[in-house]
Amino acid sequence: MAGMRRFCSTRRLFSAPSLHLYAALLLAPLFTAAPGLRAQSPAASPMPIEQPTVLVSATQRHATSLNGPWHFIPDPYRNGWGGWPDEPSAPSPNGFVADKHFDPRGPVQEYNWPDEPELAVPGDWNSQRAELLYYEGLVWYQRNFTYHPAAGMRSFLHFGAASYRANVTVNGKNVCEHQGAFTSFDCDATAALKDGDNSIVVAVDNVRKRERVPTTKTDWWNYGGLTGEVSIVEVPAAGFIDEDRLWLERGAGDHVSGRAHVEGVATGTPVHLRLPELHVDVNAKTDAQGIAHFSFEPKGLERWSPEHARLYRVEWQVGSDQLADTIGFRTVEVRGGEILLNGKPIYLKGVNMHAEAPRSYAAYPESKSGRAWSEADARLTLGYARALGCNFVRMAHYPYPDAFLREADRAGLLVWSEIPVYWSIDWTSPEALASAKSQLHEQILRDGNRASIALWSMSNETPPSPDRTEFIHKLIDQARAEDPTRLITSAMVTPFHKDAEGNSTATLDDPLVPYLDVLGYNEYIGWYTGKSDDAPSYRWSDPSGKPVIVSEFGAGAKTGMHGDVRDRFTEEFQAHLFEKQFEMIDKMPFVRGTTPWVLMDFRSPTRLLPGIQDGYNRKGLVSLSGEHKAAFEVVRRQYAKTPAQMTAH
Ligand code: GCB
Repeated sequence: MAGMRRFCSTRRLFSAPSLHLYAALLLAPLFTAAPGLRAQSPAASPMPIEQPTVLVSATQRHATSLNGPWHFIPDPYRNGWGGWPDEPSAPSPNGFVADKHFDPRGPVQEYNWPDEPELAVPGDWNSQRAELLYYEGLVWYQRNFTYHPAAGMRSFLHFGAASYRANVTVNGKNVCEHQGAFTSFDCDATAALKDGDNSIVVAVDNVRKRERVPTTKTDWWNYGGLTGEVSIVEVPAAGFIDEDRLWLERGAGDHVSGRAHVEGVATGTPVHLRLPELHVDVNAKTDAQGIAHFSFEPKGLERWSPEHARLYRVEWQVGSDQLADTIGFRTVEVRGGEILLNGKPIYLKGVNMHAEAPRSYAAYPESKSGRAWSEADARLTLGYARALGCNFVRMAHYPYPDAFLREADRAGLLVWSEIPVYWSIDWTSPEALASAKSQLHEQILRDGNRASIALWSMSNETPPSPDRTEFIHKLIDQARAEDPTRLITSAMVTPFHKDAEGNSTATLDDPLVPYLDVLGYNEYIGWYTGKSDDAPSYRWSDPSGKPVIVSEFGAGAKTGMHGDVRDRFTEEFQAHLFEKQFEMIDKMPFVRGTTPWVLMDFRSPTRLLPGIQDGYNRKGLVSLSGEHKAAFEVVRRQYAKTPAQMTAH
């Protein structure tokens, strides 16, 4: 089991140094810490602030939901930190974390949690309140809840996502800080929680900074807030599984490998694994790192694929800890210029998407626009992709909510999953690198069991430079070490030039190419460059021989705007552009997939054309109210073709 050996203990080996590095980098200016030691909290904060962990299958565990209305205070002047004149490194007990009620005869107090207005959690703040639409900065969230911790259990606060930095305080005690807007995290709040009434305060700050990932400029809305679900997950203090992963080995036969990491147990603790439908019932013991390794060959395994999205129930048990999930088994690999799913070539009929919730309309009254998070959002948007004839989606440009990956598993959609290394990151900043690595790590940990995920994408449209290539190369090394079962890609900028005869030519030779398994190339012929009608005459070459996905192409169109194919923003312009694009792509022998930009319109602060864009990127095939634009049918027709018809050059 070479794969298994390579796999073993990546979490422990990786997470220990990297998260310490990350913590040290982030907290270094704030705390004084000896190198290699966990940073010490300042005197004002009584408890050390832990870096959160990732409980891999947190959403599959019994949990107490903290979703619902939370009080909030927007705090652009950062009063709530409680520091004067300097902001302390973590919320001070003198600030808004104190759940004190205003008393007219008491000391001066200039906030009062019970009277503060409310926001729904999960949900970004921008789309819930008109006055917060453009707000970027610090917002304090607070709610009270009754909780009865069970004896012998540890209680983790699970956050689906908090954009961008979250400082979590329970009953006035700082319990964790997390950075990264999209990935899930879990904070051990056992020591801070009380039996009975509790108060939680979370400071969420989405200020854009040069050294953050993404950085200061994106073509999507910088939604802030507690954008994912919040809950309390209880696990046995005597030992619990914080990481479980199963995968089908590449190659002939149905060889399944797996591992579970158990926190807090002695070497040799037995871990029990069952897959009832496959009659698998096996045991393994934890090693010195707390990892139990598994390896078995189930009889009659049905492989997961877009045509047959077979998922199996998987049950883990260690002592009193039990964990169940549903997992599909399949292999993805590259052979020469082919992408293979379960050993057979596949053409990826895809579409790009954003994690944007549609606007409320008759078929989907419960929806509000903003950052998507729910199973219903996932079902609806991935349903559009299925209706288009897709077997693949590119979840641009950041890790998506767990609900989306689980729905992709059920719907039989292969997934390209990406981290927000987007456009011009600060390539020489250690903080940016630590953040990108941490987001990649958290994404691979949480989503490693999703059969749908075929590709990890390291970046989107990064201008080539030695620093850029070195930065992304480090991420690629990490992704391969943490997950050797998937393919590595990046969406790159297509370098067009004129050849000696004056023909528009693209040679796919970005310096990242040698490190990737599959090449993604974005191009906007007919929109940002050249004319749609000329696309079929463009000349393309792929000197690497690696499979290529045309990872972006498209045009803006406002639903209901009609005109000539030369009139921008009409449905006709957009439909015509896609016709010409597919005419070109069908002649490119190395293309193994396409993802038009983009499934649905989405909010973007850079799209200002009055009466047409009004703050939305209009390149969707579907409007935010669910209407299909004319181009939807063009893509659907293309995807109704057989792969042979698509590649009959
Ligand atoms: C791109 C970006 C994508 C943008 C899109 C556009 O190249 O990768 O994030 O939204 O173009 O609409 O311009």
